[in-house]
Amino acid sequence: MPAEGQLNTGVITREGEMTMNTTGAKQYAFLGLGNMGRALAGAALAEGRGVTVWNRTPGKSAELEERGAVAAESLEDALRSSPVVVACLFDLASVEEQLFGHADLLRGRVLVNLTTTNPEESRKIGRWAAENGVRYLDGGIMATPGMIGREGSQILYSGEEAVFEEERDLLDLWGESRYFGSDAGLASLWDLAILAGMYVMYAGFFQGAAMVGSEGVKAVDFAAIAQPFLRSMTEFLPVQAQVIDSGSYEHGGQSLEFSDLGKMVRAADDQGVSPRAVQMVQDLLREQIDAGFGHEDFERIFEGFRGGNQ
Ligand code: FVH
Repeated sequence: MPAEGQLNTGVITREGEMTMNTTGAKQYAFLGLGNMGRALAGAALAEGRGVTVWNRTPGKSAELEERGAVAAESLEDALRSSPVVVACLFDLASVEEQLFGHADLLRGRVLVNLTTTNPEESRKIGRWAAENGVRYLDGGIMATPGMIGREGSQILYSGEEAVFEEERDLLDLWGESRYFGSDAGLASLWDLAILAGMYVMYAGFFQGAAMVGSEGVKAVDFAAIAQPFLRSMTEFLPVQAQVIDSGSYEHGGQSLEFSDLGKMVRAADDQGVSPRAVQMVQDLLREQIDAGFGHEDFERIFEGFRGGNQ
């Protein structure tokens, strides 16, 4: 907690809100002190920003307080404390539960919501914000808490562009800031699209670990040998993207027929391992081969994703 009177030495508006701390730095409220929320607030503190924090369950703010944060007594106090509110809660339900009843306190303020939601959920929050005069920016964090403020951290944003521009001095503390448009759902769409790639890659890696694991190989030993190869394969993503964007799959690359994964499915089966990660890719391949495109490039399986659930 701040020493008595400390809050009064900041810059106070007529509404009683502190917009700057004692050193003239801007004032921010952080809601949600999970692993990510603490990392975000910590990055702001490290740069001397004025930080008020709130968490539903008390007891998570000690380290931030030692570094200069003010722990709000209540959510309402936290919302009143700052012109810019950063929320990093669990999901849409937690955002609705904590914020939708406080439109009066948030009106005219900036809300940067970094809670992971799907695009429709982000749009729902965006509509609520617009209806209540809350200036809204939705964010998708492409980083782990330990990456915040370090190279490789990217945060994706959509919503009110003016907010994105005005708050860059905060947003850029966390990583590379990218803006995708006024539709509040766009950052989430990009976020989840990138994570789709990550999770499917991990599932393939796990299947591989199970395959060699059936011969007693430890997953860490598999990772040591697989990682350099998998990392170098990501270098081809931009090339594959060019093939997709060209709209033609006849660039003389690896053909669908050549890529057939039957051997991989069989190898997993023979080892008593489920082949389902690779089977998913094999199904996409077979679909295109059966449609007569076996001589075309592997990237043609992209077409299997368009048009939804056929
Ligand atoms: N951690 C990560 O690597 C990822 C990276 C990508 C983005 N995600 C998203 O960030 C949101 C928060 O994640 P987190 O890592 O901070 O998660 P936790 O450590 O589990 O903390 C969750 C916080 O949410 C609070 N909370 C949960 N439910 C409610 C609620 N109904 N009302 C108010 N707050 C709520 C929880 O509070 P408490 O349980 O301590 O009281 C924590 O502060 C998340 O969307 C990730 O998908 C992180």
